[in-house]
Amino acid sequence: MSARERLRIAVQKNGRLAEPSLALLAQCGFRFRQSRDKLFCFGEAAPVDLLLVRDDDIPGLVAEGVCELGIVGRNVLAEHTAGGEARVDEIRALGFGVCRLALAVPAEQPYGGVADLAGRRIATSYPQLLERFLAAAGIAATTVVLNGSVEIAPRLGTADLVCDLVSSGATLAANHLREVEVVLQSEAVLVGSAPRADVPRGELETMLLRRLDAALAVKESKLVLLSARREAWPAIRSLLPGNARASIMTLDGSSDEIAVQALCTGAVTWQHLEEMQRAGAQGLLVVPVEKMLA
Ligand code: PRT
Ligand code: ZN
Repeated sequence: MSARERLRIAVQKNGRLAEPSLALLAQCGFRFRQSRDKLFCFGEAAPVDLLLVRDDDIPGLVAEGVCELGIVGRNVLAEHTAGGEARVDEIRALGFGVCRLALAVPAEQPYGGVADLAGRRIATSYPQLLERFLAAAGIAATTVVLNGSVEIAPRLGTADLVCDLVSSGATLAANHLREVEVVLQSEAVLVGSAPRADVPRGELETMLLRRLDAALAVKESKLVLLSARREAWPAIRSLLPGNARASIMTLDGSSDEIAVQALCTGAVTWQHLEEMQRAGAQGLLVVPVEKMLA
C-alpha cells in the first residue's frame, strides 16, 4: 500500500460529534475550505482533507482504506467491530460525546440483577453489543432491533426493556425508565486502520497524533497561581491536582513569602481551591492553557 499524499479523515456531517470534531481539528491547526453541504472538505493549512458522512459509515470507510482516520463514538466503532474481524482500531479517546450504552427497565419494575433479563425482549440499535453483553453474562434474551425511538418500545409493548445511549438520563426519566446496567462506556474516539508491522504510520498521521496529544493535554491542563508563606508550601503542594509542575518565586522584599506558578493536569475543582486556601494559599487564580509545547 503506498501512502496517499494527502491524509483523509472521516467526520460526522451533522449531529452531536460534528462541531466538536471540527473544533478539535482546528485546535490542532487544521483548517478546511468551507463546504459543509458537500461530502468533501479540502484542507488548506496542511494536506489533510475531511470526508463528511453519517457516523455509522465511519468505521467501514476506515476499514476499507477510503480514509486513514475517523472520529466516531466508541459505541459505533464497537458495534462495527463486535463479532466481525477488526480492521479498525481506537487510537485515542477524545473526551467529548461522553455517554454510555445502558440497559433500562420500566421505572416501577423490580430488578435484581442480570438473571432477571432471561427471556425478556430488549429493544436496541446496538444488537451486536447487546448480544455480546448477554452472552458474557450467560443470558438468553430476545433482541428487538430498532433504528430510532428505542425508549418508547416498552410503552408500545414491542419490548420489555431497552438498551440505549444515555448521557444526562433525562430521556430515560421522561419515558419512565430506570437505568440498571452499563453495557459500554463511550465517548468520541479517533479511529484508524489496525496497525500492521509492515506498514508504518505515515508522516502526516504521526504529525496529527503529536498535535492531537498536545491539544488533549492542554484541554486538561490549568495554570494555578497563588502566594503563600514558605512554610505552608509543602502542605499546599500535596493538594495540587494531577502531576503538578511548580515554579516558586520569592516575593520582593520578603524572605518568607513565595509566589507559585503550577501547571496542573486534571480538573482543578472548587474543593481543591478551598483545601489549598485552608492550607495557607492566598490569591488563588486558575488560568486555562491555550497552547503547550513540551
Ligand atoms: O446522522 P448520523 O447517523 O450521523 O447521526 P446519529 O443520529 O446516528 O448520531 P447522533 O449525532 O445523535 O450521535 C452521535 C454520537 O454522539 C453517538 O454515537 C454517541 O457516541 C454520542 N452521544 C453522546 C450520544 C449521546 N451522547 C446521546 N445522549 N448519542 C445519542 N444520544 C441520545 C440517546 O440515543 C437518547 O435518545 O440522546 C438521548 C439520551 O440523552 P439524555 O441526555 O437524555 O440521557
Ligand atoms: Zn448514526
